[in-house]
Amino acid sequence: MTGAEKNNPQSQPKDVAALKKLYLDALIVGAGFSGLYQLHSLRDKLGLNVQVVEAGAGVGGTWYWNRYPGARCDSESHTYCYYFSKELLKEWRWSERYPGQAEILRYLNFCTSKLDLSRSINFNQRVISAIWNEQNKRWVIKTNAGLLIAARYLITAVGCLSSTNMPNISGQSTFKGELYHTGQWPHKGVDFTDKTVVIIGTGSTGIQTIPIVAKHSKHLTVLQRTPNFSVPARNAPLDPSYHEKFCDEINTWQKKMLKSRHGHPWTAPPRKLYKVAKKDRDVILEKAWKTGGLRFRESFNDILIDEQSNKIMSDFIRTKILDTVDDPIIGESLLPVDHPFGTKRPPIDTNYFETFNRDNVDLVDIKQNPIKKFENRGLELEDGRYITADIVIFATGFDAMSGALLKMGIVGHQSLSLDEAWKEGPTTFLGLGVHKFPNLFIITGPGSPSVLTNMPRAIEQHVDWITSLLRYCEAYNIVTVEAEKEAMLNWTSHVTSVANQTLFPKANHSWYLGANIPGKPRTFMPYADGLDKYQSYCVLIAERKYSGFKMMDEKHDQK
Ligand code: N01
Repeated sequence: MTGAEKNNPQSQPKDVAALKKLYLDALIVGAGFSGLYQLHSLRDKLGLNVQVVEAGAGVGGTWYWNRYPGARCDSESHTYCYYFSKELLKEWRWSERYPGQAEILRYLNFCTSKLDLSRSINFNQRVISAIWNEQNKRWVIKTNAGLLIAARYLITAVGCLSSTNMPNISGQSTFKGELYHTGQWPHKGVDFTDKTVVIIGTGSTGIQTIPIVAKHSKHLTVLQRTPNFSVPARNAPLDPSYHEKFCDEINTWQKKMLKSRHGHPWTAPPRKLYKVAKKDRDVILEKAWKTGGLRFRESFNDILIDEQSNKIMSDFIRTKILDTVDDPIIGESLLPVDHPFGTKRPPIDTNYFETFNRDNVDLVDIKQNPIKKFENRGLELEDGRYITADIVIFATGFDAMSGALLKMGIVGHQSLSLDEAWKEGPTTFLGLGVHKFPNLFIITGPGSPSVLTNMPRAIEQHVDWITSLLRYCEAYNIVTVEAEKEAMLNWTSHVTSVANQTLFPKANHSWYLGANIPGKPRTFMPYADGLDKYQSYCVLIAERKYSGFKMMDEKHDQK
């Protein structure tokens, strides 16, 4: 046991930068939704000596970095927050149906301050290596700003979409204008007044930012490689009475979210789209379109499993796009045809397709005519066309789910690096643990429902589960916990087989598959059988005394 480390005032320095070394029970990497709650759970519920290292200068994770114009969550406000504390839920009042970036960041700062978390967070510290020391049974972690940490447990809370994908386009250094990635947006903002802007990418991010940039710039050219589906968000301010009603119904909301596949407080009615008569389904689809948001897809329950039903819904959206865009040629160019609706993460928007009716917006198909290189004042396309730009914005997404983990230089038992272990794609047990990486726990890792859910629900489930596991380890003097190889391989093939029973693999270029990153192994990373079923597995594993995890005590006896 680590009595010397536990509750030792010397190991909770006030001025971390001056001391440079930390001896901890647990280190958490990342101060977003997951890191903050994990810190609270381990420090305040379990009494462990725990700290967080965070690359940013403040808390917030995704919402600290993604400050691009229009950044907003697609989960509805009263669901996109912590449910572990009714006090927090009742005290914080959301202002709109969907929370915007600035409001979410304020919310996370509010929680940080209410729970007094900042004193345990080391900001501006990016992990550059994390190496398992077999002799001492410790992780030894180094950061870019000179912290050296020894910790019994290492918990990654680095987010699924935090490692930005910056395409390598030649001549980038010759470009004299401003260049940004939406995922690393400058805190002081960007002034678009009288500027000529190019945006590359039409995923959820591009679709959110394009209408705002179009409104504030002189001219915007959208470089589209693949047209995307999008459903109107129908965002609106919330009536103040909404919050009072919500406070009376918190338990009901929570139950609904935890019982659902995706962690939202609704479930699709048990009806198959292709079986409903055309006139009836048109009425249902129109009504769902007016409601907007992610609820649209849930108007039927077979959209992600039945091609015929999916085609009907996809056609419905394509018709809406053609109806919205004035110029039929542009409308045609915006039609998504390469994947079934919902098999890539479906964006929701405010005036996205309407934006292409503006005189100051152009759409260029860069699949037909790819970008050749940057020039001093813009971009040249393969056919020689030159697009002038004062500002180029990359809305090109992320090396999702595994990217941030692989950048941390994690090396486990017998000097096995995580890179090497995952060279053919991520393998995990429950998304939480990896064989040969003892005492490493991944929050919302590959193999967990994570990005297919309303994230705070998946995060709270993971944090609670990890916290219970560590409570068990502390109670039974367990020194190491490691996913067993067989359990990990069985789980990983279960993740693949579940995905193969859906339409998800039909989206060839989706980041769910890692297909957006050149050279990345293609494996469907999130767990597609639903948060509800996933939770039941996790409960079962815990009830079976964490079967699938090998546990060793101080005497190296297996428990
Ligand atoms: O990234 P993406 P994102 N040359 O990967 C294009 C979450 N999110 O940041 O489709 C040219 O989806 C790429 O083209 P293609 C949400 O989970 C949530 O938009 O690969 N183009 C695509 O158009 C989301 O799914 C919210 O052909 C290139 C775009 O860039 C996830 O974040 C809001 C290119 C990337 O789309 C990621 O969304 C925002 C290249 N080399 C984000 N490389 C909400 O909650 C890529 N592209 C609402």
